[in-house]
Amino acid sequence: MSKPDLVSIEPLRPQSMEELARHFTIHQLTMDKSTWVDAVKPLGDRVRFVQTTGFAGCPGPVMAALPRLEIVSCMGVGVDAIDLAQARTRGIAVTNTPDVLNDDVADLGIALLLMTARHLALSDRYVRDGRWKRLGNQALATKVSGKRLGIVGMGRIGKVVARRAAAFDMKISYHARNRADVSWTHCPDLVAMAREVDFMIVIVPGGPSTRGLISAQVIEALGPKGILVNVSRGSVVDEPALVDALVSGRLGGAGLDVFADEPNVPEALLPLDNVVLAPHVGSGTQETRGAMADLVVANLLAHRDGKPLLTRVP
Ligand code: A2R
Repeated sequence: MSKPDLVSIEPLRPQSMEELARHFTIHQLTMDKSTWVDAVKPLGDRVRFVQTTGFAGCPGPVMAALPRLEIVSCMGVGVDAIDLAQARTRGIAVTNTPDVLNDDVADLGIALLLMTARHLALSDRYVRDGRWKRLGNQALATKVSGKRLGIVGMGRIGKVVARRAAAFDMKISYHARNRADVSWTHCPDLVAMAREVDFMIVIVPGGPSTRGLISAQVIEALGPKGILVNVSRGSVVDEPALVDALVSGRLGGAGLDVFADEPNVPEALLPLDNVVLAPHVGSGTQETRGAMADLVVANLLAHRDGKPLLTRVP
């Protein structure tokens, strides 16, 4: 029996692609987005399966060029780069990889907070470039344990962040549109929360409903001693306002894993010692990326076999 055709927009790890190749005829797209529509057009009448990542997504024109498409299986929990409206209208199933990455993303959120507050990236440079020998002790940093933390988003990952922060004796509050099933303090007013806390960790989904949620006003409210950590999506923060506040000292510091136009990071951030930068590695461990890739493959095989999908985006 011939294998069904599958378009891979951005490949999984090699062993998962080998697994997929046992079950599907794979049509691999390149990194150059501008080639995607032309690449899939000739396959339009036979492709029912798309495999992608949260970063690459599945843009509307690619979806539109695949009239028989039935499923988009995405590696990552954020599906903001997939045309969900078209998927819904056409009854195309979209799956993601929730839960398996909660620990890693939460770990990174806490790590970025500690690194920023304790100036740890600077510490590393201070030792390596001989400043310790030349200048003596590094300037004092900011204590984290026992401080007030505001978590923006109290979903699967936000709850794990809160558990970790509780172990640091932090006073935890959170902002989300609805009260979550947790004992931490719910703050419906984000600006008011920003004014009250020392640090903020952002872990909401991307997309239109959260675009610019961390506005200039929120950043100002967090203030010159405040630290903002973003492990969600770059679109959630008003990036020009953030850069401006960091450069001028109106925000104390930031730990950033995500940016508005990845992999382009605003040049103005590069010389700043009060900023810790990471190249979107929230889920970037061997273990977690492996579990995510397995889930992507399992969803595709479930669909092929007419079985219930494991993690369909509602
Ligand atoms: O607002 P609610 O009650 O639906 O709570 C969700 C919150 N949230 C928002 N909060 C404020 N304003 C919004 N417009 C808004 N939209 C959503 O974010 C909930 O507390 C949280 C999302 O939780 P989950 O859906 O369980 O997502 P998970 O697995 O924690 O991942 C969050 C994001 C992903 O979408 C990726 O972009 C990133 O983390 O890796």
